[in-house]
Amino acid sequence: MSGLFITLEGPEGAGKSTNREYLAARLREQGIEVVLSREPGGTPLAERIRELLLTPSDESMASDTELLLMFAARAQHLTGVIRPALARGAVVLCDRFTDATYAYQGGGRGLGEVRIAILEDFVQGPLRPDLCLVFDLPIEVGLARAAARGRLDRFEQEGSAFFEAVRQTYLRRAVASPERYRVLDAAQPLEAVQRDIAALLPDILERCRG
Ligand code: Z5A
Repeated sequence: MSGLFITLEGPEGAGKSTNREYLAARLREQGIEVVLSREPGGTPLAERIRELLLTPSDESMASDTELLLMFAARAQHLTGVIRPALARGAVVLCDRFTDATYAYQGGGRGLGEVRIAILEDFVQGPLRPDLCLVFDLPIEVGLARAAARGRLDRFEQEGSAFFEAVRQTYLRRAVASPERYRVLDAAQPLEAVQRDIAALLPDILERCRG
């Protein structure tokens, strides 16, 4: 058996976590095993790496350090959670994965895509998400939602040019591989976003059977 690997991506405050729960509930109604996870994180050790990555610190983190820590956490997450779940036929719904590395470290920090691709191959081998849902919205809307939650993490303290580059990287990647990406308008009211997700269910269920 092999399961289905679905990732949820997008800028801050796009509603990934909220809609991941919604999609999980719809799939579980069909009797499908769903494993929810997130990156960076997903295992105790990877969550410790997440703390390093998200906590603001007096010592600024070099972009290469950030990139390598993302992939270190990912290696742990793949071994501990993602590969075992896929091997038993579950659907894995993961809040962010390597598309976020292309968007944030590539687009945002300006690190070369070729270097990211080398690490992607090294850590993941041929494994790629089967489907990536990109929750797209104007950055000021997402940042306002994130700010409403209170203290900002290390990434949320970046300026708008950084987040615009993140957003544009996601959109470019979606255009380049339309079979693997679905872009959702995340600026709509939540009920409308969830109607759009419900419309994707037949395709997702077909992929589960496939
Ligand atoms: N990162 C990276 O740089 N490289 C990588 O490779 C990876 C990650 C894997 C992880 O943070 C950080 O790591 C992230 C990128 C970086 N940068 N930041 N910051 P994260 O994923 O934990 O944090 P996040 O992306 O900022 O998550 P978030 O802000 O919690 O966003 P979300 O999960 O997309 O949104 P939400 O929690 O579902 O919703 C946010 C709020 O908006 C909440 O109050 C909702 O009720 C509300 N909401 C949601 N949808 C709607 C709609 N449609 N209308 C109105 N209100 C809504």
